[in-house]
Amino acid sequence: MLMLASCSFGEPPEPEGGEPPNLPTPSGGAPETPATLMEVVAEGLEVPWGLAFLPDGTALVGERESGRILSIGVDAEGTAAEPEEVRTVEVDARGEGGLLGLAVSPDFEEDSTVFAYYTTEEDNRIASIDLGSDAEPEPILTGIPAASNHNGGALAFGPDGYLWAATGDAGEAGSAQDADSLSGKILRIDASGEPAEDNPDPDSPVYSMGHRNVEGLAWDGAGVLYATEFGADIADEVNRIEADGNYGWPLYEGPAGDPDYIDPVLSWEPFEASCSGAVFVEQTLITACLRGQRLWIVEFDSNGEPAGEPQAALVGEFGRLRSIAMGPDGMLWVTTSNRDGRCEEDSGCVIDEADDRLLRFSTSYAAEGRVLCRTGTPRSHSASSPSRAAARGRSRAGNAVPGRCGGVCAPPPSPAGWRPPSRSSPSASPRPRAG
Ligand SMILES: [Ca+2]
Repeated sequence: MLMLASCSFGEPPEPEGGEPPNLPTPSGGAPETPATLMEVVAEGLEVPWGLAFLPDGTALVGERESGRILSIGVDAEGTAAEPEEVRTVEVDARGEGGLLGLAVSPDFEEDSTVFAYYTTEEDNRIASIDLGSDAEPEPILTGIPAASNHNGGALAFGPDGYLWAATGDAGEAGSAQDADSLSGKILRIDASGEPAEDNPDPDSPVYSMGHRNVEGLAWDGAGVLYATEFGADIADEVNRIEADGNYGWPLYEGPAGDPDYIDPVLSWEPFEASCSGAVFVEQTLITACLRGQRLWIVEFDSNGEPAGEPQAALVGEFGRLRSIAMGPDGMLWVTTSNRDGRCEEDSGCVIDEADDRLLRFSTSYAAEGRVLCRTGTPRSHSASSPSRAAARGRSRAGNAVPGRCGGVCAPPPSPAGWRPPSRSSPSASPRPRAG
């Protein structure tokens, strides 16, 4: 089922505390931003995790627990079809494990191959899967330590043509500092699983170390890699990744100022972050965050430093957000993760019958949402307020659509009817790296 949910809110209020970045529309031949601002592409998914696109615009979504890979075709008019199961990967879905990242071969039109990062009873592994045959997945890199938690899972082809993967410490924090372990690392391999020939150690897939649990990889417009990393209690991080860099875990969490380790370019307190997926739209990083139930939008300057205050968008609107990718349709595709066992009511998270969802937004929707929701006002769950489920119930009937910050957007817009939320406390603001 496909629901169109176009709406607009008129002029957004003036931002408080700095000019908002002008979120660019994607370049590189993508179509102009469609008029549709937000669309629920699919409902009723079970913990979608991996998200990638085939050359013809078809979206692939992997479900972590079931191991199903679903395809969602998008026609020339941009209309998305019903999800179809194309393959099921046998996974061990304990804890945070299961079918995690998906990546599409740069040569897909010739080899019809996708790559998957997933958990088995023995390990986390990366395998190639030929969608043009019924062949079993062919493991190309095995032996990535697995555990209930901290399995990492990001998987993507970089602009250099290599396959990049991010792992977690698998509950053994010290392994992140062991160059011989694949735990707590960012890896760089070729499509057959061999280390990239110009890796720091040409015989090792390890590109950087000292990571706790990385689930998001994104390259900026200049080809520089950034990674989203879950901290323990103090700080979730965004790191700019350098060859042979050591990012400090478990000696440090968040900025440390120790010249032997690389500090994050940004960090947040976990309650407002726990960001998993990440994507760049030119120089603007957008992360999809689980516990923080939001997007964080950060513009970077040409030196790779944050160019302004990070802005939050869609705060609490769809619950926990896992993956984000720029589709060939010029839209931002986002998955929710409300059925992952971590959606707790005391954090304002509510599971409804339509979870989990696959959504797509125009960049303008995200940019407006950033301004409207930037103070992070939580959704109300009182009986007198429209709940997310109730709002969506109306959206299914086509009379109204889910609004921002827990409200309901009922076209036609009424700018005078919207009240800006109150500002959050300064302590809730992201803190750029010290020094
Ligand atoms: Ca760190």
